[in-house]
Amino acid sequence: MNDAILFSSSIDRPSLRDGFLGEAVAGLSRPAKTLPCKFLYDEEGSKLFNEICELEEYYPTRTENQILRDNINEIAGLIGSQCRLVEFGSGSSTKTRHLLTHLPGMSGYIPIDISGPQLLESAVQLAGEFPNLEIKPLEADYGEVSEIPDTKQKPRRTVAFFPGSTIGNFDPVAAIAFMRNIAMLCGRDGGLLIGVDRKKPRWILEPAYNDRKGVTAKFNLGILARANRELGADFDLSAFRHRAPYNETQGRIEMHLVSQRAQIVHLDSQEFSFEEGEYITTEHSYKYTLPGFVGLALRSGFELVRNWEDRNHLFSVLFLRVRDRKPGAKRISAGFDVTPGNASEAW
Ligand code: AVJ
Repeated sequence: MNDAILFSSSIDRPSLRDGFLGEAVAGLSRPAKTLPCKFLYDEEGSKLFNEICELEEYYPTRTENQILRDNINEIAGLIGSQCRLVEFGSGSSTKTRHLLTHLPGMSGYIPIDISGPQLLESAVQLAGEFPNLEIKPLEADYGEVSEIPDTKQKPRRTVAFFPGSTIGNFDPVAAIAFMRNIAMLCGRDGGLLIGVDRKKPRWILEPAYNDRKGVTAKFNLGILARANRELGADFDLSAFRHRAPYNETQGRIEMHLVSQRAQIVHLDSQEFSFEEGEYITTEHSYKYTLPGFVGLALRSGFELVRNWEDRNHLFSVLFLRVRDRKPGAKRISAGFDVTPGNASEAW
């Protein structure tokens, strides 16, 4: 019986301070207003995000799933046995389920997610499906993990799993810092199995974030509803519109909430004024060329082992390995330029 996770109190919660108020006030005080995307993913938001993943227009989830399915034996072979698998932003662990079925004799699975209820629910469910697997959920902002829980069985290596192109939420400089941290956490012989959304024409990208059913709009506006509910703000949800243009120069989708009129919003006894047409940026979703991303990985302390992609090159799943740092060896600075402007050149 996998009793380790049956009680929510057993979820590791290292100083998870939500900090929504502080970060919301800071973001709305900037000349170009922002609200950090992690606050889109509360219980309600996570449900809507799962709904987005099923949408006809939203190609990333099904494409990545297909790539994982088509290549599962090779992927499992590269990861190998007795591995400690750490998933960053595990959500409902749907993709992992498939992976876990094919991985031989794991030392343990550590799902990390910011949404406690969802983390617990999926951990309990997985425990039922994999009674012999040690599961140690960690409720945390995956960008701020400083230690990975130990497993009873000593792992041969640690492999991180970061699917869904969630890496696209980070701007390239932050993505490097994040992946360097993963390399450090995984250590020698560590691996990273990561999903990356590729650059493609606007007519494919934009509908994926502007679906006809309006689920993405609801998801985006949800951050305002959450600010009203949890922080006592007074956003008029009908006075903001969802918009998600592809910024080709920066190589990213930008989710905006556009103020439909001049208005004042109250939060934390402060006033935030909006001009008509002024917007809050809630999320960036960077898209990469293959060489662009491999360059980023090199700068982060990883080398490419294998790339799998669909035949339309919509999406890539990469297996990266922590680069050995030979004593005295000079750090290689990758020949790829990842500054946003240049990284967006079509390769
Ligand atoms: C979770 C960041 C991968 O960028 O495609 C989907 C988030 N936002 N639709 C993405 C998202 C709106 C998603 N990631």
